[in-house]
Amino acid sequence: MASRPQIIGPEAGPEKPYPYKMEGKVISGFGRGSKELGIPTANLPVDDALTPWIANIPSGVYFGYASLALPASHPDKPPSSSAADGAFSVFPMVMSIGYNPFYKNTVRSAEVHILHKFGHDFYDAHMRLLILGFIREEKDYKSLEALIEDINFDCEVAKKSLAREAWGWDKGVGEDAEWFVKPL
Ligand code: ADP
Ligand code: RBF
Ligand code: MG
Repeated sequence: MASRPQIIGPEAGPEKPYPYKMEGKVISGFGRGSKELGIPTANLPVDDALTPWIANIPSGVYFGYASLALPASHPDKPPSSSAADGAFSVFPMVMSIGYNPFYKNTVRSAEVHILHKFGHDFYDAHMRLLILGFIREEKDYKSLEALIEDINFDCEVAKKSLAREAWGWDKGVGEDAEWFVKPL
């Protein structure tokens, strides 16, 4: 495969039309992420009425941040004061919006791989997304291994791109930063 950039977006931070925002409860997907790929993806319902922009953006791989309102019983809920009920924890993420051509889905899905190793799943948790950039178009693949290899590279791109000073979740997105972590 031709090499592709390891870092996406300008040094100065996210640029228009980003950020895109969406939120909702984590739902069950196709049940393949963890089992077949070893890459779990938290799926959100796609509702064109709530997120009109989603119908008009290209299908593909995007990156940014996810915030999660984890239940008190969840092992990854941070300790002490920040763990108040309804409080959000922020993680970097990489996501796919589209039809997964490798699997020939007929419905457009939005699924998020969070760059954190969780001790337990979090179905039904409220998740918010700040989408800050586009990595690549979605592709069909000859093998599952080739798909997995590309997704792992996407994770590295997201990590490296977001690690820059101007790409923190609370940088350059104005009042969207308040919305992102506002308790439920
Ligand atoms: P489904 O097809 O139901 O989405 P997956 O195999 O894709 O099933 O697994 C997704 C679930 O795994 C998520 O809903 C979440 O509860 C859990 N999960 C655990 N770790 C992660 C992670 N790092 N990123 C996303 N989801 C994760
Ligand atoms: N599916 C595809 O068919 N083609 C892709 O190019 C593709 N890229 C993905 C990139 C990322 C970062 C993630 C998290 C998923 C991607 N998928 C892609 C979706 C993958 O097929 C899906 O997560 C599993 O089928 C589980 O639903
Ligand atoms: Mg999934």
